[in-house]
Formats: sequence, structure tokens, C-alpha cells
Amino acid sequence: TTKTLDLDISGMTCAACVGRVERGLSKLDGVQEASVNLATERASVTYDPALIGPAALVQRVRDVGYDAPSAE
Ligand code: 9UX
Repeated sequence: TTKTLDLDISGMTCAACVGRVERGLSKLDGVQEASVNLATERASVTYDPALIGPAALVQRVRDVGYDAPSAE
């Protein structure tokens, strides 16, 4: 089973930022796909809720250097 989380992310200013967030999220166990839209400053993350949850996804965004509010 999979779930999708949409996250607001702030602090991304160039296309390389998008890559950093996508790669940072994608390599976590349980994340199947992460796609970031620079224009809307949002990420869509598809994950296995048995392996990872929203709090860890938000924390990962912060760890790679951007700001994200608590998961909606
Ligand atoms: Mo672009 Mo983003 O030079 O942290 S990678 S601003």
C-alpha cells in the first residue's frame, strides 16, 4: 500500500535545489517517488506508510537545508 503526502517547502531558489530535495527524499527507505515543483514550492511524495511517515519526510527536507511546516 502507498500513501502520498503533499508538502509546502520554502527556501528553494533554483533548479538544483529541486534536485537536492528530490534526491534527499528519494533515498529514504519507504519512499517510492518524490517530485518537487519549484514554481509552486510543493513536493509530492509517494511512500509506504509501513516504513516511513510524514514527520520523517518533513525532517528530511529540513536536514537537506530547506524549510517545511509540519505535515498537513
Ligand atoms: Mo541553487 Mo539551491 O545555486 O539551495 S541549489 S539556490
